[in-house]
Amino acid sequence: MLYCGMRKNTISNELFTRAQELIPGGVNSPVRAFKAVGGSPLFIAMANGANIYDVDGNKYIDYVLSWGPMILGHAHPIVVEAIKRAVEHGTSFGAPTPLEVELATLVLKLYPSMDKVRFVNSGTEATMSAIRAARAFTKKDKIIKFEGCYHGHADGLLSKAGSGATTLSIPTSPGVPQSFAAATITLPFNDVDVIETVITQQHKEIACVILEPVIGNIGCVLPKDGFLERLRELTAKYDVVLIFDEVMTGFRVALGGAQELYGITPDMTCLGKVIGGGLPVGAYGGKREIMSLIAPEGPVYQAGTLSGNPIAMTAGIETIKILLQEGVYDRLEQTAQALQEGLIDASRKAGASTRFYRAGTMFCQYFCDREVFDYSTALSCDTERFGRFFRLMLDEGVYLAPSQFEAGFISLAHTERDIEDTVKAAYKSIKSL
Ligand code: KE4
Repeated sequence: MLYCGMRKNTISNELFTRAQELIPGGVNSPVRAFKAVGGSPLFIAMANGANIYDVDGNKYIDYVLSWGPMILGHAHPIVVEAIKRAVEHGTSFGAPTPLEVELATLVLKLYPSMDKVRFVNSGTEATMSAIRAARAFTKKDKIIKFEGCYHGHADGLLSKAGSGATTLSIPTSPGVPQSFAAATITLPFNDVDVIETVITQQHKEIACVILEPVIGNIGCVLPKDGFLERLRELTAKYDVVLIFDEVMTGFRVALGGAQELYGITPDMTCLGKVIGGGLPVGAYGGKREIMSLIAPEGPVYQAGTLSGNPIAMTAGIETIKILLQEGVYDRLEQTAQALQEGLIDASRKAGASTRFYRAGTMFCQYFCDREVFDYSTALSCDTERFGRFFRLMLDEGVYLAPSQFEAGFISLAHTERDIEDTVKAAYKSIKSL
């Protein structure tokens, strides 16, 4: 029975049946299929502010926000008007525009660890390109990633990956040649001893370490005190490029990302999501000596038909200009704190064992009775219970990420009333689990 819960989902179900005949799994990105939470995905008709509306006319408070990008809320009028004006001047030229210069100026000001930045079309492109640059710069081949981190679906990065890969229990995907996988060392997050041993012993072969400084792809896992600092010391000492994948944490844990929040200066940074304001933009950048290797300045090839697309640049520029306004992050912090306190209180009152983690405007509530600090502790959570909670919250009009192994997000558009309604819905849902 293709059914999502108490609310009418007739049209969504019909569309999902048709979509599955046309598109693998009926979706264009696996985690959207609701496989981890049961039921069928909602097909969305529109969204505005903190709300999303499905094709059956059901309204939800949205905590997915397109997996992070919609930090202002959906269809912000200033962003919409700017996009409308931009499309009237053409949508793509395959040539440089002033808009790329404007967004690059904004980004380099907010991420001073980067001397130069290159725009691409997704986080996947950003991370795979950053790794290519790091390998060229160090003339070494191996990379280190951490269990549970997801850096997009480039071949060498799909080992013990998070996000949909963990949700669907295919963390190391078929189709990746063994030779690619052999060049990727996958280590436990937050384990300083292991990273120290591996870098000390193998640094002559290791080009870079790439990580999510806060892991948003197994929920929300924070770095333990000293972990990032030690990682920075070791990579600096042994000529290993430190790449912060801030596709999710960028603009989310702080305006200047995790590197601002934790005061760590990586050698390279990858950005995405918020930087495009809901349109396809990824970016990678770093120290001048590394970025000068990128074609056409240097020999490392990377290209893209729609890179720096003027409409996408416009959405990113307008979004960041609003984020730069006085008091925006205070407002976001107040909303996020109210949600955190409310959900912790609701689950305590309802008698459930949960653990809540947050970094800025990204969060996760785990159904478990122990601390979550890495991939294995995240996997020990009760995903079946989370699935029931997710569906009950949908019935209450709250749209959470359809997986225990995803982060939730808040926006500037979420109101006190939205938080109150969400907390009430959580208490009622957990009570009836
Ligand atoms: P994209 O290629 O999906 O734009 O970015 C890949 C990526 C890279 N790095 C980090 C830290 C990321 O979180 C992502 C993508 N995040 C997932 C959400 N967990 C995107 C949602 C999806 O795959 O549908």
